[in-house]
Amino acid sequence: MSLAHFSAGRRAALRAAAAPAALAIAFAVPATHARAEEPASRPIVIEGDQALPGPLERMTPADTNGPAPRDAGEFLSRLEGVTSGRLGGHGNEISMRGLTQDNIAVISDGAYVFGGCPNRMDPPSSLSALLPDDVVTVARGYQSVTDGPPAPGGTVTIDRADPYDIADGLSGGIEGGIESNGETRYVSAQARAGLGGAYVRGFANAKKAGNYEDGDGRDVRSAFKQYGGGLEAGWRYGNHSVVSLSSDVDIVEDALFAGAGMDSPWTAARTVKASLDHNFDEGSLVTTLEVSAYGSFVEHLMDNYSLRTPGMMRMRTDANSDTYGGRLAAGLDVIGGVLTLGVDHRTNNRNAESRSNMMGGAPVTITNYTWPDMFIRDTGLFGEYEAPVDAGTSLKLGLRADFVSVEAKRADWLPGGMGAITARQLYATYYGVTDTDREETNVSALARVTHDFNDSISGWIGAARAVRTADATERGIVRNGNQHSS
Ligand SMILES: [Cu+2]
Repeated sequence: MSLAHFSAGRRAALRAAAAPAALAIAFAVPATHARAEEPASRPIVIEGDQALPGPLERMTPADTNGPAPRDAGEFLSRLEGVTSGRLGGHGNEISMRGLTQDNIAVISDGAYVFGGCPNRMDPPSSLSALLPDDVVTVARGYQSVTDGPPAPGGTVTIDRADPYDIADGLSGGIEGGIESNGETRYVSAQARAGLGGAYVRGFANAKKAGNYEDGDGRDVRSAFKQYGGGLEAGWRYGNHSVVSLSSDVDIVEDALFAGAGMDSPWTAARTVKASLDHNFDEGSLVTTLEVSAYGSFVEHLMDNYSLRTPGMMRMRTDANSDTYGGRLAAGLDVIGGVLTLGVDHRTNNRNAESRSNMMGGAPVTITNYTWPDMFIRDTGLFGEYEAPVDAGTSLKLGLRADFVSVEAKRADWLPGGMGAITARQLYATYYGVTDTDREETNVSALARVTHDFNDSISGWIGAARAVRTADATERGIVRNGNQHSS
């Protein structure tokens, strides 16, 4: 089996179109088509106003319409300008402005999560639990240099509700639902408690979906189980300042993928985060200070035999994607505007081992180091200035430098089986390169002027350059097609 497994999955991706929200819709039966014996129909016109979403959109799931989304990616795909595709029932991969995958940054509660599957069964937007009162911000295109390593497609930020909204005492909520097609059942509970400055909140959710039936009554392999929960404790003090510690876990079990050559018995994403958001008293030069650190750890297993009828060639891939980083940023009051200066860091380590067995038995021998223990470290320095120019006009200028270093630690590990060669030998054969370690300095910048022409019309003009470093798959995914093993 060669790269065909990966590309076949792509081609067969099930497309899910973005559902428009409230548009003006007119249903009419033209009189010329109505026959005499049919009851006459009168047109029904439903009209509504909807502001076109700007490049920056912010919303809360509880305030939006529609059935409960399967994951955050499905929720995002209901927004205009965001589409998604998936290989099975779970794992919506979003696209914005024609860009997808790691061209879009998904930052969940301050943490970056890179999926653990080399075949994108678990894109970042599918691993983030979405709570009803979360604040979801979608920035289309490159709009701020302060969000970490640049993502030219856009940035999706999922933030938990403001801790200052947690009242003293205990509060909470529970919701659940069921969908007939695919028998999707879900339940989600949240609890919060506040005592003076201290607060604690937690959530737990579980979802189970069967295969859905298509229009011809055929079963489409799309079942999955997902469950998880999280806890956060923090302290509110001073001038709307917060210090907090949080951790959550999300597990997807037995996910079937109609559009891939494998299914996934297990994916687990664990995240920990600590942060300080400090606001200084008014009148000081330094107005805000943000310090945060996080780690997200994803394990993924996929195979072509435990959840489907196996052929003679049995394969499995065990993968992990660990991301950790942090950020230090200060806001300064400079000539009537806010100057944000800071430094951030992100390390992503991805490692995947693929095993295969041609004789119909359980695959034991490692035949590919599919992600050969790749480390991508990115440290960024940034400065962004935002200021009003006059009553209706504002200006934003940003500059960012990313210092990137890359290694593939298992590039020289020799897999087992007949005809095995190392990742470095494969790169040499197919790409003509043998060096896997890289250093880069990437400079990104943006300038933007926003103007309100009147109460209802505003516009902006801007220029941006966003330089993103290639991810582990783009740099060095390995699959040797000329090798077999038992
Ligand atoms: Cu996978």
